[in-house]
Amino acid sequence: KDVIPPLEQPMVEKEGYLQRAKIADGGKKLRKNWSTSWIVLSSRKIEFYKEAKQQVTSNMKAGHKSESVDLCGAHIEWAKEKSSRKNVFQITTVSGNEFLLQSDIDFIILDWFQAIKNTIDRLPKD
Ligand code: I3P
Repeated sequence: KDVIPPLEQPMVEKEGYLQRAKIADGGKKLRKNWSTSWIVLSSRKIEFYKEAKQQVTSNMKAGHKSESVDLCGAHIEWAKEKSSRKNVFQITTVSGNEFLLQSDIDFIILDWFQAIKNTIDRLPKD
């Protein structure tokens, strides 16, 4: 029932489900493991949640953690060669984290690619 004051959370630009695989952490390669993730894009970061409802509770409840990705200086590119799946792009952060995002639905992945690219292009590079 509590109303969250508007300034407490950054503006959400886009949110929805995509397939996600983290393939590197701090430059160290990880075993690829695809899973469905609720993706929240705001003005300078992306957050990954297991389910949509966690977004509401994450700031209040311990244990419902999301992974937060700083988009300053990040790179985004199509990554056809990194998966047998269609419609895969990669985000690489300054800290050396690498994520693959994927949807079977062409317009959904195109919308996400453009939205994230626009956000990155608007941010300072460092
Ligand atoms: C991986 C799993 C991934 C697959 C990956 C496999 O096997 O099948 O789905 O990636 O291929 O190694 P495991 O679960 O045993 O780790 P794609 O679905 O993106 O092709 P890769 O090694 O060619 O990346």
